[in-house]
Amino acid sequence: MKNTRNSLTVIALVVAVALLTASSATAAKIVIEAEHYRTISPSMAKATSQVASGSAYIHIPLKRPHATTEGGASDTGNTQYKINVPQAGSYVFWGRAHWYDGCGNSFFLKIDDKPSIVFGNDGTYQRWHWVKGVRVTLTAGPHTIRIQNREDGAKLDQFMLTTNRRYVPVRPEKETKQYLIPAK
Ligand SMILES: [Ca+2]
Repeated sequence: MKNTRNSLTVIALVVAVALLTASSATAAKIVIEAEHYRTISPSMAKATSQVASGSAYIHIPLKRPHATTEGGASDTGNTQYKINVPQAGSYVFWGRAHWYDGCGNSFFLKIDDKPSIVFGNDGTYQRWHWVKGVRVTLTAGPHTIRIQNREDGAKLDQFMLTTNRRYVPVRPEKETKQYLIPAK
């Protein structure tokens, strides 16, 4: 009897460990190079840099004079992407950004037909860094991502969607091209 109980405990532990391993192994991570857009419209532009992942990024070129107030975007310049989300879940949006200053540190992010939301507005300027954005619930299958002008002097190298809430990116991430739906 005691042996039976012990073996049941062991089985329960093995199952628990297996479930934990399975749940962490199935965390989804989608990484897209910002320059791998499907469409682009000005004043959003592509540029090259040796310190950007894939040697390229997108940006709203700095205007002269550069805005010194939150005056609103000068145009609706944007890039659009179509991605294939591998599994339904709650995803955190991250972007590898480079901001000019406090008036050049954000984009609008629009996912599918949801309202546009502000991405950025953190206080790290003049260097590439990962910026945490919103959490969104996505179904499995195709979704549209739109990055749009909000302030000039804002640059984006990569963006990432991950179901792992604890994951904090530090360096450029390897692109997961299998989730990018190319233009026909
Ligand atoms: Ca890039």
